[in-house]
Amino acid sequence: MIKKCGYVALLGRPNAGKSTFLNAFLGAKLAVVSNKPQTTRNKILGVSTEGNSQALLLDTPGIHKSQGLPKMNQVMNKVAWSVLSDADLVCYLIDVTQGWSEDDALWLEGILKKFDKKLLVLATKTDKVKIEEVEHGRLNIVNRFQNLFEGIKASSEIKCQLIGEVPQLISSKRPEEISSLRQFILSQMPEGEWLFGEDDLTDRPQRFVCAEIIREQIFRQLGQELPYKIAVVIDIFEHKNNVTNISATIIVDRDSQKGIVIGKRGSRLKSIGTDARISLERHLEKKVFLELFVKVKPGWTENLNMLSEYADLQDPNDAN
Ligand SMILES: Nc1nc2c(ncn2[C@@H]2O[C@H](COP(=O)(O)OP(=O)(O)OP(=O)(O)O)[C@@H](O)[C@H]2O)c(=O)[nH]1
Ligand SMILES: [Mg+2]
Repeated sequence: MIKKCGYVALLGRPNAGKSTFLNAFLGAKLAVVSNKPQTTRNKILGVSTEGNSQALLLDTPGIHKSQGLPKMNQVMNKVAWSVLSDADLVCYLIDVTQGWSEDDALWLEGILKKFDKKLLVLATKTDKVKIEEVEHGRLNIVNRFQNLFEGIKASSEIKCQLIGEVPQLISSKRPEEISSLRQFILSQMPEGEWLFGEDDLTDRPQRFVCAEIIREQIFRQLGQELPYKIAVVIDIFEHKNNVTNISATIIVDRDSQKGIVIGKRGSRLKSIGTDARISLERHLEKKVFLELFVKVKPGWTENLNMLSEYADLQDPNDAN
């Protein structure tokens, strides 16, 4: 039997629905999701295998204009772009309820000009609004994409191969739509030996996924600004007598943030801990004992060493 295997990069603006799409595609919760933009910080690989095909999906941080952004966001942008060179297929996601934006034009122009593989443009979250609004969003994307495409074609070469309709409408909340798109994407993979086992879900260790599950609760329970300056480091991760003991440190940037995370008489930290434990137990299918600590590391989001140590975030250009 001829085997197929390839990388699929998920790209799009912050909050476009990339991580939700990844989880739906895998039928498992691997990437964290929140209604705040820039939830995903790192490249996350999800493995999906069926029949003779294996697709290796790379979820990325939402890309945004990098000028003037703090170090952490600059590195996040580079991580997102670096996956392009590995990918056999790019899924570019646009939230249909938000429609096309100048950022989409910028990123798609880069992909059309430089990426000599397959491109699939998806309009996501179609379940969220009425049919008329979906159609309005779709037409907006069709027109703007067409303009961009013709504009580039007039002056330079289109490198990538468009597959499927532009855009293909999709909702990550409708399993039947995800399932047929999954079949299509698997069929588009190039011939090659599988790089992962049939039952593998990711290349990330269990403790990375657990740190992300804790970070997800922090994202969900804190206000708009703070979560971006927070990292979670797992200090202890051990299975004993059918219980998983996890001890983790929440890293914050300033003393004042420590107070906010802990809350009045520890109430916020307690609530983060309770919800994170429930989520961890669901993920690990085991009883979990969770301890959380908070530590201040001033300026960690601006320091490459600390970004690597606390958020496992490395500048891809520096990697050897
Ligand atoms: N109704 C509906 N909501 C969706 C869908 N896809 C994503 N969402 C919601 O949109 C929000 C953002 O989703 P994420 O998956 O975190 O988006 P993302 O593109 O990974 O965002 P970043 O990691 O910040 O770049 C969350 O509140 C999701 O629940 C969808 O198909 N339908
Ligand atoms: Mg994400």
